[in-house]
Amino acid sequence: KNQVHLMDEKAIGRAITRIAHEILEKNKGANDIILVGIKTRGVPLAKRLAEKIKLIEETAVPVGILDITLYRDDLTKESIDPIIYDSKITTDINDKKVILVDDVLYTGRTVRAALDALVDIGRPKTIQLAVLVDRGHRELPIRADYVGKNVPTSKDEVVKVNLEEVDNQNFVVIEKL
Ligand code: 3GP
Ligand code: 5GP
Ligand code: MG
Repeated sequence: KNQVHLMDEKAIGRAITRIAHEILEKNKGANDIILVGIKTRGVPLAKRLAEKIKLIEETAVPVGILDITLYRDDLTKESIDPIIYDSKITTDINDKKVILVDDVLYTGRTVRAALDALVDIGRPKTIQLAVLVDRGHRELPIRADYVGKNVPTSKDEVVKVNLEEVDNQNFVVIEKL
């Protein structure tokens, strides 16, 4: 297939380590932070960040889950607004620093839906965004605070993120449809 390699296991690991440090630097520690992973692959990424923060700071950071699915029968079609299916956020987010975690940031519509869901649950002190890959093509005024890798893409390309917890392997490739 028409694939270009973007990140191997080591590169993903380094990106996670760097982002964990950036989160701690920006927030002056891990106090009041809650990581919220967007299903599917944002969840293992949020867990990895929590583990890394635990190693660096010896603070346990809660990890919540948001399940947001796009109503698309074909991923290449024009995007339709995403909907929230489910959320498992058991920690009170009021006055907390919520960090949304996703694998790929594209149009920004998924993150917008996530913001909606969070604001429904409570009033966080801040909401920040961490993504493994920013592939551009935003359709909304949304940006990530923490980015593993910026990848210029065309709209007919797809970034394939493989994470061990879901895919049994760790690598990121870009695929031409
Ligand atoms: P994820 O849930 O782990 O993010 O959307 C379902 C899956 O399809 C996503 O997994 C993602 O990896 C993959 N995918 C690849 N390209 C696209 C795309 O353009 N839009 C969406 N929504 N998903 C994509
Ligand atoms: P957005 O809502 O920003 O368009 O897309 C964000 C969500 O769609 C992410 O959760 C991601 O899963 C998925 N997505 C969009 N484009 C891609 C892509 O090229 N590769 C992968 N893996 N996911 C994508
Ligand atoms: Mg995703």
